[in-house]
Amino acid sequence: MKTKIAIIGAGPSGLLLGQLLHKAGIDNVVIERRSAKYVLGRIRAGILEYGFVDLMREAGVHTRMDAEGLRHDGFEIAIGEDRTRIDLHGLTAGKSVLVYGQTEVTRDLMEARIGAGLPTHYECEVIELRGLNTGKPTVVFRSDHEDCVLECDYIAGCDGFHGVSRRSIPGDTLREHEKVYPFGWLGLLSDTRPASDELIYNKSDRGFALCSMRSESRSRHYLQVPLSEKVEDWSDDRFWDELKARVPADVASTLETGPSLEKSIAPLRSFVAEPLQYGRLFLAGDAGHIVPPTGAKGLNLAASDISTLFTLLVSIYEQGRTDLIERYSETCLRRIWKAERFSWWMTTMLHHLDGTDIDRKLIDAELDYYLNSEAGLTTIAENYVGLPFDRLE
Ligand code: RFL
Ligand code: PHB
Repeated sequence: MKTKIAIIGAGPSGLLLGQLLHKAGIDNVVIERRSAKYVLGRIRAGILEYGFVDLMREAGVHTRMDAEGLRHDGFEIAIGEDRTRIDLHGLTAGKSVLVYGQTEVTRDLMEARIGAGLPTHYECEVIELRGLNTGKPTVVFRSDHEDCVLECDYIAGCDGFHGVSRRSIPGDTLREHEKVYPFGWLGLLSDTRPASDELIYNKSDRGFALCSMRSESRSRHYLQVPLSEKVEDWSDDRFWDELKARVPADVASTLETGPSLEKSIAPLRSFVAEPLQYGRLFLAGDAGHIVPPTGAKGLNLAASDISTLFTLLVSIYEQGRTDLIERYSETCLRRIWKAERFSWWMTTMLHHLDGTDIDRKLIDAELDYYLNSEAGLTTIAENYVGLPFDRLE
């Protein structure tokens, strides 16, 4: 089996890259460990930056997103009963974000791939990458207990945090920076009216809570929980009662509750691998970095990596610009570290943290300053809508 670009992973990173490459006439094959159904069953991100939206348009996969996505011009931060609106539109010269779930993005990309007749191998686990420093790398994957080999020019490692790609970079080359937070997010998806027209990030004495949504009739809520919590111990009633106790009283009094469609706990982590390129392998998305979800940046960071990788691959095939390969990692990392900083900041400001009294007082003062200064609000807004993509040059 042969192709130009072997893409490992059919999450949003891999599928988006595959679609962009296809539009540019560059052959690619996607290999995914799980079934398509399993991939679509994972409930994850809900907020798209305008940069992500533009990339979906460039990929020609925007019809449903444009029709069904909800444009949000602002969001709220509630500290106890005190609510501050972050006017994204007003503070960023007209920018906004789009509420459109990762599940829907993935579904649209999968359908486009099927429609174009592009090869995707589901339920095939990549077990080894070979010859990364040669002109002809190969990907070894297991299909029905049989090992298959895919020859290619380049490999896009879009296989998430637990994938094989990052592990294929030798230990003396790879550096990993990591911070694991001592709490997780318990998420609940339900067919209930959202708590408000816009997202509300709530800081309370009982811990953080987020009121988010997928549509006008589907809500996604999260609670900060200790890492020791088990999802089985959280009945729907217990979740709703705790959420009501963490949001402002008028939000709690009108909150519509209902049975959960999905409930899960996700740990929170900040993680960056450096470099993101080794020989003919490129890491993109969660394979190279993880952010805690508080800034809604994970999926969006994947899009900026994919934009840079796509530009690079097109430059190679159209202009022979192999000199740009060495620029990939540092171009991506500049934006990644800024998104890491914002996600860490939002997490630190809004969660209930163990620590000394003075730590908590300093955090309260910092948040108070940001929420009551035009400069502070602008900083939050321009990071939330997404910093511009860095150019590869
Ligand atoms: P994915 O989605 O993990 O996809 C990687 C794919 O690779 C496959 N794979 C392999 N395939 C073949 N062989 C192997 N050896 C393989 N190993 C792995 C996996 O099966 C998988 O299908 O990574 P990708 O594409 O880079 O996408 C990243 C995003 O999924 C992630 O950053 C976001 O979901 C993060 N995130 C959020 N991001 C946002 O931008 N906005 C948000 O509002 C937001 N909310 C969230 C989130 C993540 C969450 N969780 C559960 C981690 C909320 C939550 C709760
Ligand atoms: C979500 O809707 O899943 C979501 C929204 C905003 C975040 C994190 C997750 O910051």
